[in-house]
Amino acid sequence: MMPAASASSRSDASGLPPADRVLVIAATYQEAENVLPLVDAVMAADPRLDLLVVDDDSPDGTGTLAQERAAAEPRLIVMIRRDRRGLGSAVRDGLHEARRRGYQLAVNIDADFSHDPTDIPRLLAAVALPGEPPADVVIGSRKIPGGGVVGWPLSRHLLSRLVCWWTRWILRVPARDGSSGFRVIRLAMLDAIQQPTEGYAIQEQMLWQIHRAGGLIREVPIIFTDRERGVSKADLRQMYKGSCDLLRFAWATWFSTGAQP
Ligand SMILES: Nc1nc2c(ncn2[C@@H]2O[C@H](COP(=O)(O)OP(=O)(O)O)[C@@H](O)[C@H]2O)c(=O)[nH]1
Ligand SMILES: [Mg+2]
Repeated sequence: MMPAASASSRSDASGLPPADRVLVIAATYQEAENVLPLVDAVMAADPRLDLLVVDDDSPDGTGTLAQERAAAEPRLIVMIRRDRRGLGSAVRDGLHEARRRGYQLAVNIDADFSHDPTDIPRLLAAVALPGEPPADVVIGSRKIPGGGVVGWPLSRHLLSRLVCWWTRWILRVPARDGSSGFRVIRLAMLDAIQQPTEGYAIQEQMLWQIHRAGGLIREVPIIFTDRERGVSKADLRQMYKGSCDLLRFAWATWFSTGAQP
């Protein structure tokens, strides 16, 4: 991974080693209004959780705010990358950092409170269910009974429906909400994630590659609430890039027997 401009690390606040704790990873870009409330909410959600903020040098000072908090919060780790390098590589760098530090499970979460940190314990509980094989990914799913979305315009609903349909039926990933960014990931599956995209399609790509490597995917319902503070970074350029990635993965699913893109 790229060197972090800054990384302050957790001392052993709980007495538990990282293998028995869980690292929540939040990629951030221009989330100054959300980042400190997110730290508080993750810290309060479960004492087993630590938080890694992967910021792309946000001009609004998101990374600095997080760094200042990390000085007094041993469960918070901050990684600031230079320039905006993209959601895909922020997630990838976060996952590699989690494994390097000895965690076995990570939780990916958006920083804008679309994903409710109080859902994290329920997602973690679904990794190992009695009488069922352990899951490698647990998706916080908006598309199964009990799940849903609050506050989206019709255009976002339609786009999400199309992407999830594509992921399920064209990429052959057994999940109804393949584009949800709220998920638990078993870090032993990290080697399956090859050549990660820089863009938003990292979520579909990760599931696609983990499934092809034999990983087990489970879904639990969540309610996704559109952000109240700050603005979405999923602009037209990101959507175009994401569409190209999804076409590329489809091509590899159906026509390529070689290395995964
Ligand atoms: N580090 C990093 N984080 C990003 C980047 N783009 C988006 N994010 C974060 O990814 C998460 C999801 O982005 P968001 O704008 O909410 O997308 P939306 O929910 O699809 O509208 C948020 O926490 C963003 O701050 C990026 O280029 N770098
Ligand atoms: Mg969002």
